Amino acid sequence: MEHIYSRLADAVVAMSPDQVAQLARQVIAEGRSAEKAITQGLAAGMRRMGEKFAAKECFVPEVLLASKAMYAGFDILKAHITSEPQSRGRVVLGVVQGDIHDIGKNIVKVMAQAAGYDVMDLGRNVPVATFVHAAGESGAALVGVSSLMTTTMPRMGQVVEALDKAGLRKQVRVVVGGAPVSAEFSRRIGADGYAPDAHGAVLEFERLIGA
Ligand code: B1M
Repeated sequence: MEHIYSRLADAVVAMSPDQVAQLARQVIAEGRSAEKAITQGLAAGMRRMGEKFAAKECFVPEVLLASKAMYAGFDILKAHITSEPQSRGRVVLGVVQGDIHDIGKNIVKVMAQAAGYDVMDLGRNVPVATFVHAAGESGAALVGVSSLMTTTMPRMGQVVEALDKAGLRKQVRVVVGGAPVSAEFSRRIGADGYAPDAHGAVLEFERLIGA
């Protein structure tokens, strides 16, 4: 029988909140990993929807219905991911100004919280100055910046520069991510790290600010 995580991904692509919720409850009842159900099930399903959209096999309303189905599972699973008891450091997280794509950022947030990071979520469409202010005021060790569009990616470089100008670059590491972002781009803008997915983001946080 097909693995339950693949069935979760299929249910997201089928835009069925009921099926997704039922499978998410089954994951919990069977004592399986909620983290894997999110990354290998829900996020994988949304990624497939993104590919279908790019190939013009579906349109915006279908993508939004799929994300609604994804959140039906996310709401059930996120309460069951094993959190570390102690904070491993504060992370400021947000999507750059001009960009409202926040599904991936929300997955990164939950994964980071599950790994024990204290996440200050700035949301989406976040001005550069807000990242800098939040990092300075909160004493965060790391700023995570997400962008899903080639048109808004340059703002990630602006966040790095603004942190530098504010004298915060020595104490604050920067990790970037989002579908159009690459390791090469992250190096070019002077970021400290890059990850292609939520699991990788947490590994980058661990590498840069430790356990
Ligand atoms: Co739009 N959109 N969209 N969209 N959308 C894209 C991004 C696009 C590639 C579609 C396309 O044309 N092929 C395109 C961008 C083109 C470009 O790059 N220039 C696009 C466009 C153009 C637009 C609009 C401008 C459309 C319009 O109005 N004309 C508009 C933008 C408005 C704005 O932002 N100002 C728009 C609107 C929308 C919706 C509102 C309909 C909806 C967003 C809903 C929401 O997020 N609340 C939407 C969606 C859903 C998509 C696609 C189809 C799917 C994105 C998604 O959620 N993926 C997308 C097409 C695609 O990606 N192929 C598209 C699933 C998610 C789990 O993956 O976000 O990649 P992702 O996150 C991953 C990793 O990237 C990584 O981990 C996550 C989990 O594994 N990651 C990080 C993310 N952030 C990270 C941070 C890290 C580390 C890893 O460290 C800090």
